[in-house]
Amino acid sequence: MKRKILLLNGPNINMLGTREREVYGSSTLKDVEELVVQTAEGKGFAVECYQSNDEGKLIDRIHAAFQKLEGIVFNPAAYSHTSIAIHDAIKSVHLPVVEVHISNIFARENFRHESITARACIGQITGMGVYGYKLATLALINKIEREEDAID
Ligand code: DHK
Repeated sequence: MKRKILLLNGPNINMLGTREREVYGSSTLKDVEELVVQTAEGKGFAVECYQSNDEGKLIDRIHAAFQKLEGIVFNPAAYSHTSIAIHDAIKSVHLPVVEVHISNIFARENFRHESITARACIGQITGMGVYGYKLATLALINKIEREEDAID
């Protein structure tokens, strides 16, 4: 069976392509999901895709990945800046998580400069547009494969 990662997207990412196009561009969530699936499949991994506007549902999905999936590409969107609960959920599953932001959060309002959730992640990609999801997928898979090598 193919190894699997999760692509998780938080609030308002379902509105990509429509919302603030000058900030987030014209790609849709479907485009993002296709990009990640294609990138992961090229490396022999399958992808589960999930988006929610609800903090609790995102946490449930992180928990559901425990001991089932290999890692998570995650855009927690606005919850990055507020959610200790999501931070703790990431910590609780012992999985590598790469945080993605489409926009450069450091070049925007002060309230976006801190990411609480990124503290629980192996790394963060910010400001590279939707292409950041591809970079995050490659970085995550690289990490998973490197850890497997270390076990051998
Ligand atoms: C997406 C959001 O919805 C914002 O709340 C974050 C992030 C930035 C992004 O760039 O993908 O501040």
